[in-house]
Amino acid sequence: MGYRIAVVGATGNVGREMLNILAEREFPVDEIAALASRRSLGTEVSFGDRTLKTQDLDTFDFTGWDIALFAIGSDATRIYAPKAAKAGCVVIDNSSLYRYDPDVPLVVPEVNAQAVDGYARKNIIANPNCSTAQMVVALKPLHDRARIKRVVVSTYQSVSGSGKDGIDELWDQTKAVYNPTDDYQAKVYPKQIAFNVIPHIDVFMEDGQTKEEWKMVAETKKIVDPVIKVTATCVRVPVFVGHAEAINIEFEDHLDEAEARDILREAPGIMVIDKREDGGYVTPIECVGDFATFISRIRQDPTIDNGINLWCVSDNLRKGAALNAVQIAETLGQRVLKKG
Ligand code: 11C
Repeated sequence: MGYRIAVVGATGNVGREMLNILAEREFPVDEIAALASRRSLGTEVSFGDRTLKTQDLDTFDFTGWDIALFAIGSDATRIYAPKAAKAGCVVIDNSSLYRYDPDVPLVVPEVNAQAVDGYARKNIIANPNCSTAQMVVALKPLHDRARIKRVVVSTYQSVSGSGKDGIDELWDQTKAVYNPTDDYQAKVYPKQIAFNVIPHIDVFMEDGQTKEEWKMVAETKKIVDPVIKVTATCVRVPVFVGHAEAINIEFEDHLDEAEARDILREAPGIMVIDKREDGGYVTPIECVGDFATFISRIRQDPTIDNGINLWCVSDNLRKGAALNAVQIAETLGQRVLKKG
């Protein structure tokens, strides 16, 4: 016997990836429901070689459904996730609504799979922000070996992090640069994104950080270890899919770059591509559609006693969102629900 799974927000970029990944990983599905808001009703979505008609989220009864993968904004999640959870369906939520709630586990299965066991407090498990998910997969095995004191990270985040509107804005603005008769008015970003970079993701906070930067700090502490200090600068770049991060890590103990490379090679979810030659590293365009988090440019930081620099790239719609959510469902299945 398999699971009855609902994908909430099935017509969005992340919802569609959730359906693709459930099919690709042959998740044991007995029945699947693709749910969407009323305005997307009638839209068809693919699940493996099947086509699913979307159903109305507003009237859907979650009773008897095992798991709901949520990929809608926080405002709608606030309405529908408690409904699903109360009906006995475990919600795996991709929004930021529940991530910092002490009664909701925030899970990256390669890092803290055991945290899934705390799901029953609210019947909700949170999926982290995309920029955090790929970073913690790399940090955890290094922390286990040499204890991380501090992380300084700069991100290079693709426009798909802003959803379909971000993708459309980069595309339309790029065309308008080449064809000045196109009068394109920016709707998503406060500055031009085509042929530019913008050091601003999510809203500004009182201390001058952006919310995206704050999320990387708070989520790393919750998922890996609260003692780790993190400081982040998050930047939007004109790339469609794939987030990249330049990460500087300071450890308690000495860690040689060769040992760091060996540890990362063995670590779950990571693929090391690190040749010190032209093209011997991974760029965002090469990680699209992949499950792995790719690590390149591993090298000692000679300016501090115990420091390593590395480059980390992953598909933000996959490990950063849909894949991690499906991995949480797999973990929940293996550790708790035990069907399939
Ligand atoms: C971005 N990381 O690239 C964001 C998207 O908290 O889940 C995901 C926001 C979140 O814009």
